[in-house]
Amino acid sequence: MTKLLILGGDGFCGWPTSLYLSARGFDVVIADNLSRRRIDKDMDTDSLTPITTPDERLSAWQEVTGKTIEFVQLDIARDVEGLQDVLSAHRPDAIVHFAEQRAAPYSMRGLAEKLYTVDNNISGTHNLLALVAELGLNPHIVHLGTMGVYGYDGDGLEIPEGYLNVKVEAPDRETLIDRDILYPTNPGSVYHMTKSMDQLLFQFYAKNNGLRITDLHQGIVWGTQTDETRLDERLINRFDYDGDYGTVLNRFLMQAALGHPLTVHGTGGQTRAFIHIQDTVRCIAMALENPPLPDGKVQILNQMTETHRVRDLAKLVARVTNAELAYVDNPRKEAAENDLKVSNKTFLDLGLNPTTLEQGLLNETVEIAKTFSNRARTETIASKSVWTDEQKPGVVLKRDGQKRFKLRSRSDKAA
Ligand code: NAD
Ligand code: USQ
Repeated sequence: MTKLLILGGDGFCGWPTSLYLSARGFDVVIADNLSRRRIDKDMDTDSLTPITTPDERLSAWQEVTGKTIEFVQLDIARDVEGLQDVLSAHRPDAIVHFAEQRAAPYSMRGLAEKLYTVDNNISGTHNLLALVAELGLNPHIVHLGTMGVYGYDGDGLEIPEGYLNVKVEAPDRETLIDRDILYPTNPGSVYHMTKSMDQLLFQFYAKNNGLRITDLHQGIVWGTQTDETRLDERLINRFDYDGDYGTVLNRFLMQAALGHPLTVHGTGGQTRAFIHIQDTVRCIAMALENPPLPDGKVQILNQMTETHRVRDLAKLVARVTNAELAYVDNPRKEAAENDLKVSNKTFLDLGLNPTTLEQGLLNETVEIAKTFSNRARTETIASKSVWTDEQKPGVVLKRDGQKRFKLRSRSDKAA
């Protein structure tokens, strides 16, 4: 049985991936420091869906399927010895690495969050690579990277999978030499910057130690449930909707369910790449089945299925749900408009049949949001982390400049 270590397996992508792979016969061990749950508490917010504790989740999984997943509470950035112990004890055949601080707005919230994001993400990734090399292990390491390393002010030229083929003039000034270089990064937040830095760590350890690494440059994940998390209410996946951790399409679907105007930043002109959570788990399984050769190069795959402009998504959600649109200040320093074309050839060639934005799945997410709308803390909806002093929070304003959406406080709800 393939032994699989899933770092960050308690999170939004990690939890359904752990279940999907356990269901398919992998012997899964999850390591997670539960920092995501702690950050929710610190920010006085929570997953919209009532996620159970790791123990309850794993007991439910065993009860429903008869399969066991081991859980280790471990901080891979701070506890090097602990990580060494887990690696030595399990000697995994493969490792899936989700364990990073993943929100761009949170990484721009203030000095402490910038320092934490860089420290957590870079130390965690480097600890893993250095230990795997030091211990002489040979797992296939699959890392969740981001489409955002390429940047979002492009003009629509197709982004290749990780490498750009360039022709360099030879010293004789006549011959052109072919080179595959890492696609130049252009991160748009401290978080995206850490993913760009991860790329260099992978490049080095693949070259120097022959580590087999796949870096999945993933688009924005939407949806909540997968076939496995639907099996029992105790297995439900997390649903982030707050201004720092909620991602755009899930936020719009949740806002629609609550009767809150859809918070389109600026002109909504950003075009982004998307993937449904069910395809995330499928792609990770496909990546695990197709490790790279130990040829000194990190394998980079674009894990996305479609691109959309934010205002078009908002209009689509408004059409399906009768929601109202609100064009709010953009708290981010980002291009007002961009075009985006991405190659996802490898996953398509491997047989991925993309789940595209279907009304059924949009409705499922709205239904989930409606079911748990009494748990929503509307005061956390606006995106308030600004990129520089020149940007303003994305708050819905009335024509006279007053806050328009009535904020419901926690005491109102308790009453
Ligand atoms: P998440 O925050 O829900 O999950 C990350 C998990 O890692 C959490 O459970 C957290 O507690 C854990 N973690 C963080 N730092 C850790 C540490 N030092 N030691 C141990 N555990 C730690 O995020 P997610 O949405 O599931 O994203 C998972 C990965 O996928 C991230 O690396 C993210 O950058 C990437 N990704 C996510 C999306 C998306 O839309 N959600 C899109 C592209 C890429
Ligand atoms: N946006 C709005 N209104 C909102 C929220 C967001 O207009 O209420 C806009 C943002 O300004 C941005 C776009 O929507 O232009 C996407 O924002 P997002 O929060 O959905 O996505 P992002 O910050 O890029 O981060 C998310 C995940 C991150 C992952 C990334 C993939 O949090 O972990 O790496 O998506 S990607 O965007 O392809 O880089």
